[in-house]
Amino acid sequence: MSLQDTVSTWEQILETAQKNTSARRVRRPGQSPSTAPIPSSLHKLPPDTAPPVLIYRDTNSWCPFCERVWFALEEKGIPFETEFIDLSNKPKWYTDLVPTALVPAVKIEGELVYESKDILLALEERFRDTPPLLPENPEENAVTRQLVEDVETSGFLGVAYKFLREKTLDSQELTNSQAELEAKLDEIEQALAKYPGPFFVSTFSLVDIMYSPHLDRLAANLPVYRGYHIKGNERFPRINAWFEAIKKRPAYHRVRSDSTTNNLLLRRRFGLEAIANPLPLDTADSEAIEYRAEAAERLSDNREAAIGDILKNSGVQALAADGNTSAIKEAVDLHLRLLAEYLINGNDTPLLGGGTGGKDSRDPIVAAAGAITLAYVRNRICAPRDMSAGAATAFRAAVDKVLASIY
Ligand SMILES: N[C@@H](CCC(=O)N[C@@H](CS)C(=O)NCC(=O)O)C(=O)O
Repeated sequence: MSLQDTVSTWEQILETAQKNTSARRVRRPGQSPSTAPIPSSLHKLPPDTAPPVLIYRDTNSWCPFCERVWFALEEKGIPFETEFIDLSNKPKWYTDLVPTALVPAVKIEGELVYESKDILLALEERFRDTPPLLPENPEENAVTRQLVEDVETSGFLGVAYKFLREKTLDSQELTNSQAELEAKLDEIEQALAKYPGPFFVSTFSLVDIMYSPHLDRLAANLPVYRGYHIKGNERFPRINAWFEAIKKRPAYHRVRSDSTTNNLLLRRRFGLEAIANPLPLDTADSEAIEYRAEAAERLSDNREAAIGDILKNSGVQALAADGNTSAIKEAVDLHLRLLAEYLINGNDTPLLGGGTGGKDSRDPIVAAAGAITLAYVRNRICAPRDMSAGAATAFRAAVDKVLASIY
């Protein structure tokens, strides 16, 4: 019996995956991105009612400022729809509509608001019967509003991204730049000390949302591109406790990106060279059945687009020396099914190196096509554009395992 016969069909994989996760996305055939997230609160809307908020955001879901707005919408349970803007080719209607021409922008019941901070404040103002992200106590409310302003004006973001992304710094400038960042992180440490609990004020608030996408990106990228760690750094115990507290919020897990996405973005978008290995994949995420099933569900549901993309862009077609591209397509399909099956069944899956692979696994062209497919998809997926960050982590860990079994 060949491996083709032992690996489940896509329909079987999809059915099992969907039993183990409630995560679903809207398909957008022929468009980029090929799927869109479904807001967790959409079911609250009466049928045939338009959501009160329309968010304009970047097609790749890389933008930290868009993440702020999405985070707030999910925390407050406000139903919304998304319109994606290709930042490399912004449509004229968008640049005519939004004076800064930047994302994010929103329409709240038809009224345009732009600048992430102003959007967050407008959402607080307009949706008063949703969980508040500004404290009710007037004094604390004023402190919180000031802290929200401070995130933009304290110079933290400028200092942090200079240290992370500036390519021309010599070693003395790097040392100085690191010291500047540390001084800013010390200020954040002190701000976190002012109220009891892990957040900036006594409850989770807009201040946490303003910082979250940026601290996340810095914590993921500084170790790889600068050899500097915020997480686990004893100098910043409160920031570390804050990361732990943010991790407990379900909305955060819907909107965040995983550290691999963040690392790849810096290389692709800013051309940075890694000086250290990526952080290890989070095993809590990669082992969680909910995330594994979500990754398998995404792969199965989106398989046609995925296979098309692999055939077009991974170079795998070069293996079709005799022009037999259908055999290559079959090999790509087979290895993706094997990956999806591994995501669902873990070590019970008949992996190729285990000796149970049958004749297909020994065909060098099939094996090579499988290796190319897996190596390509590992870093092709992007969270939260294609799936949640937890699912993306499970996906990458499973790729590593299946890939290692090929030879
Ligand atoms: N201050 C703005 C910053 C927004 C921003 O910089 N957005 C970037 C994406 S991360 C953008 O739209 N870039 C497109 C461009 O610069 O043309 C906010 O808070 O909303």
